[in-house]
Amino acid sequence: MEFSNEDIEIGRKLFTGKCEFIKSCLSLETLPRENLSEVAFFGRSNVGKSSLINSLTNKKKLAKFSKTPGRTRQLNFFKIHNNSHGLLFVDLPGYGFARVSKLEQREWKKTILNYISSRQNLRTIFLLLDARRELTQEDDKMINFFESIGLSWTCVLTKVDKVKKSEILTKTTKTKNILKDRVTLYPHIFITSSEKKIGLSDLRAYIASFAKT
Ligand SMILES: Nc1nc2c(ncn2[C@@H]2O[C@H](COP(=O)(O)OP(=O)(O)OP(=O)(O)O)[C@@H](O)[C@H]2O)c(=O)[nH]1
Ligand SMILES: [Mg+2]
Repeated sequence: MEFSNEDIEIGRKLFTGKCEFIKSCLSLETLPRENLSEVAFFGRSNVGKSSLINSLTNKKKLAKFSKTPGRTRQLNFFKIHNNSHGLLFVDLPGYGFARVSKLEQREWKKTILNYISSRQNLRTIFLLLDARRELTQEDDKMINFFESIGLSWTCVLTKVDKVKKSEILTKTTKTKNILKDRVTLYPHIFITSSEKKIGLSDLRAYIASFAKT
């Protein structure tokens, strides 16, 4: 097992703490200046970033702040804290969504990559991958970017409820193999379903390890 019962309990407690929306940012000038560690959720559009934040925090509508329902278009900041731990997390706009113009996508990308490379308190970035899909070129480019700036990143498979139980292990092993030469990748791959609440306790425990005591 990846996390001890104690770690799991610390994670559970953090996520039963207060959780609030802080702000949406379109530019880097307006980022929150809280003195807290931060983790960010990133990946293709529709991969399940906002849903995962909602499931982790047990709040159905926390991370739905886009004009078009279900589509995140800004950097959305949330704060979670209890008496002993506190952390910011960020719901980032997804990449590769065909219905968004190329120009708009380029603008977002610039802002997001600037955020990722300049944010001092960013402890890890979660790269979400749909368990039914293969890694895309765009995913690969993002990974190269994280590695080029030496940023710790963490791989999360999403929507495993859509994959047969027998295929989950195969998919995980395959993904591990594809990513085996990546240097700044956290070695454990998280397997999750927001829909069926799978893998959330481990992920909460991991996230809590970045929270300030
Ligand atoms: N079956 C299943 N569907 C999911 C799961 N997580 C998310 N979805 C669905 O996938 C769609 C996209 O989810 P979002 O959480 O909005 O995805 P996102 O990555 O935030 O998308 P953008 O904001 O556009 O980048 C929604 O219809 C969700 O209901 C899951 O664990 N299982
Ligand atoms: Mg979203």
